[in-house]
Amino acid sequence: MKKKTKGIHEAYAKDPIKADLDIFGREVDPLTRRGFLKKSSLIAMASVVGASIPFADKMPGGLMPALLANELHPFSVKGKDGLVYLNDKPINAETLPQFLDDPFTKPEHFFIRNNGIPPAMKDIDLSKWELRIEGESCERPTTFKLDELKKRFKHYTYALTLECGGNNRFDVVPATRGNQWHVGAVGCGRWTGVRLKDVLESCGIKKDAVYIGYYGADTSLSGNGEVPISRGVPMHKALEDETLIAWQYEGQDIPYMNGYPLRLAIGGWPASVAGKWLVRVVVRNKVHDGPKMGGGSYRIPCTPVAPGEKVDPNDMCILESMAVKSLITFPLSGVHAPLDKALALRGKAWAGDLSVSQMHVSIDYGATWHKAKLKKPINHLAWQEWEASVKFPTKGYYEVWARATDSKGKSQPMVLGAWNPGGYNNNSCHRIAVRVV
Ligand SMILES: Nc1nc2c(c(=O)[nH]1)N[C@H]1C(S)=C(S)[C@@H](COP(=O)(O)O)O[C@H]1N2
Ligand SMILES: [Mo]
Repeated sequence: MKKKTKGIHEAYAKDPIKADLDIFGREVDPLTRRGFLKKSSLIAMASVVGASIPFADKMPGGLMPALLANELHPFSVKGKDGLVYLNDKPINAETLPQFLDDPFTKPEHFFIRNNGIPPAMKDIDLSKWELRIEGESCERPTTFKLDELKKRFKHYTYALTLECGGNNRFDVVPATRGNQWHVGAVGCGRWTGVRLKDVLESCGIKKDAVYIGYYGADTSLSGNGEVPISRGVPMHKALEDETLIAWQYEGQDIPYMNGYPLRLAIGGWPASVAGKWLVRVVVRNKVHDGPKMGGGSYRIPCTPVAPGEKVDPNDMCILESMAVKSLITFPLSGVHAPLDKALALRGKAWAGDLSVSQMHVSIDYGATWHKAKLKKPINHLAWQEWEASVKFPTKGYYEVWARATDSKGKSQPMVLGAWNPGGYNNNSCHRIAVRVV
């Protein structure tokens, strides 16, 4: 399976179009899904199209040749690999399921969810990068240089599962607006940094503190200079041991698109609380009210509603811990399996603030379930590896379904149980198709 994907990447490598900086200073190929393209690239384009483009100079304002506009993967980000791009403005890209099979998601495979325009790489100067801690419930507002932060506080490394609140929105019925993520807006790897708790406590937390909020160095698409997103968490989550201000992921600088040089790493909650390109944390005496804290953003009905029902904004509550969930990461859907051999399966499971206590698989659409072998998490808030082996009674078409149960006894539903207008928190069972031959 891996081999096939590698083939696609080899094709990319041979692509004569080199990575470039676009008008926003983002490192991208000059090709984008919307078809914007620099005139100078038309020369390179011709070699991809396989012919010269006679009227290239008449092609309107950077339109992409239709042949390429219909390509599946005409867009890529330097340093990233194995991602499927949903959008380019802002960039949203999810990890292909085979790359979630690694024990920890590799930096190049970690998904990208941007709400705005990242700070230009050329403007990121490590010696000048500052983190400001302030807010009405902060006793001693302080500015830290990156070096100071690294010197003054103890370093910790935790594997944390970061999952976009809208992961699996593609499967939500009736459909809801927003990025139509399949399974890959999730990843788990080892983040290194200092505890947010240590930093906030050194600045003094007033008794009336209830929430923190973050600000990043990215800007909104509208160009009004505002931040596109500024979310936060209640104090108990902010002060959790595993909540980090991180500068490393898997032993390397955090990839540019994942928040280089500094970000919040917070596991178990919608990853929208994990601010990237972090420049400021505010300690609030009320629930943080930055962009994407209100309205329909990352909020779900406080009490259950019927699928498709309109919900009054006053009846919406902030989505906190994500629900129990699992993935089959091997084999890939569509595999052919021999009848006389057991089929080995493996995957990952996670459960928001909780841990996963049991894992089951089914080959008969949930009529019967077989227990899988489940490992303990490497630390609190890290995903857990599982494996199982199944034998099929006859040749034919089967589906393998996977179902995790959290430490409080809640299991994944077969279809999204709690439909919500934002299509968040879809933890319905993952399934793969198997052809037994
Ligand atoms: N500054 C900033 N932080 C951000 C975002 C953003 O657009 N800007 N997106 C958030 C959302 S919605 C998610 S799901 C995660 C995605 O992190 P990743 O891009 O590293 O996968 O970052 C969060 N932090
Ligand atoms: Mo997200």
